[in-house]
Amino acid sequence: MKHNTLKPFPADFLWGAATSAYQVEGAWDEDGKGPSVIDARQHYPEGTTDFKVASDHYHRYKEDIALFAELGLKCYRFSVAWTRIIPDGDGEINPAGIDFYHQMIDELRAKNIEPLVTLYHFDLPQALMEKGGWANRNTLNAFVRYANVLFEAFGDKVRYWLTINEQNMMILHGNALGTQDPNLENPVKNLYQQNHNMLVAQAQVMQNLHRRHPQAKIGPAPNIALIYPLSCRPEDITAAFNYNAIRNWAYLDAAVWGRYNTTFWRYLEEKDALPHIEEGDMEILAAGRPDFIAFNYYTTQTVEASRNDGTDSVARSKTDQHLRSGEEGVHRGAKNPHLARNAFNWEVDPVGFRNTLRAIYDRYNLPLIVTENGIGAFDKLENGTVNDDYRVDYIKAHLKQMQLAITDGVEVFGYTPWSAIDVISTHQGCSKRYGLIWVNRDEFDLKDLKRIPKASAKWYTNVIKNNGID
Ligand code: BGP
Repeated sequence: MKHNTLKPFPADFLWGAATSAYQVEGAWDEDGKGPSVIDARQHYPEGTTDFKVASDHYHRYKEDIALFAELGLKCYRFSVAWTRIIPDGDGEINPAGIDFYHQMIDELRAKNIEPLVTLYHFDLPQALMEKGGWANRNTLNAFVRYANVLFEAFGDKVRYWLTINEQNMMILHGNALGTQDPNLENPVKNLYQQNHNMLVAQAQVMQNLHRRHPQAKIGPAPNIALIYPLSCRPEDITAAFNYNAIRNWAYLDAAVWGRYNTTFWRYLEEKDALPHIEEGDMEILAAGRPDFIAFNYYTTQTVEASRNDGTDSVARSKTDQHLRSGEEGVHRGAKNPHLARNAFNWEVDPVGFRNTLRAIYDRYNLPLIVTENGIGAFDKLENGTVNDDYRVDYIKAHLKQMQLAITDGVEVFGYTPWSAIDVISTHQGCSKRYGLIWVNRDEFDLKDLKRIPKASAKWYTNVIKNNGID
């Protein structure tokens, strides 16, 4: 649809930026923090370091928040490290961990920056992992308790909460994100048991927050990428329909409507991966209601009909959750010939962003917030500056499409691009940078960890000032 005039971004739009605890904080074993699955990881991709120091935000959060304020950020999305609050996941509470986040939230509030807090972003306590991780019902209860501890401590200070970051990626790409145990007899069944337990935990947590702090708002934060059919061949349409249900809607249907969708359920049945559902679970699912939907968007995906000849998943990446998918007998991953790619081969699709916003809003009719969007690149610091024009181009193109979606009628109340400052990439270490602010370190040399706003930060400041792009 061609619009003659564009609707402006809402006046109180939450212009922000995002990070996650394990990728930015460092101080991995300080002040009583316990080890998470990330800290316990034995193998890192070749040439990349660990997350032990990361961007040293734990020690420099004041300096960082001051920079965020200079940039004009109205909102900062960060995650709480579960293992700072409860070092072994389900035991004693660590007051130093609570203190740290109190200070951080107070600092944000003092600078008029709205905190947007993710309860859990990939960093499960290692002690819980050793007891079976999310497949063990104990983790569900531990998560509900941990969330209650956070609500108790910060419920009066935090208005916006996110439950679980990219639950769908943890389940669909268990290989890449370390949730899949290849030694199990049926690792896929185990993954979907984890999924079920996370869904129930999430629903319970949403209900608990609403009970305790009716003024606060909470929502899920999956990665949503609209699935395109490679062609208008009806079989390709069916494949896209199926994969949308399995990759995207399964997670949001459960969060919003409290039920599994039929396509997804049939898929689980076919794979012998139906979860064990305890009495009362479906009631908990139905009673949990999000106030909004948060989602991370990097790109769309394209699929065609399965050939079921043993080659459907050959193009699937084992190490990168955003590269091509494909599952034998379900769908084949395809390259979209209309899209350019970034340095890491991810397809870049700003129009797909509008399409994705539209699809989510049409289906659920809830306010949306975009909690990640950005471009990973090999940035270079030259003569004291980083000219990341490609990042400006990427974000600008996506904002244009977001404004079109708003003009289409979609209700969007915030945007927190990935990432506020350089963080350690989940798979490619710190040479793959996303930040608006440079952190002066490389993989193995911590240098001075100095913060230097990039060209994109300066550009983004103007966007915030103008409440949108020119
Ligand atoms: C999302 C994660 C983030 C971040 C981002 C970029 O899936 O929520 O934690 O890592 O992807 O991914 P990567 O670092 O692999 O490029």
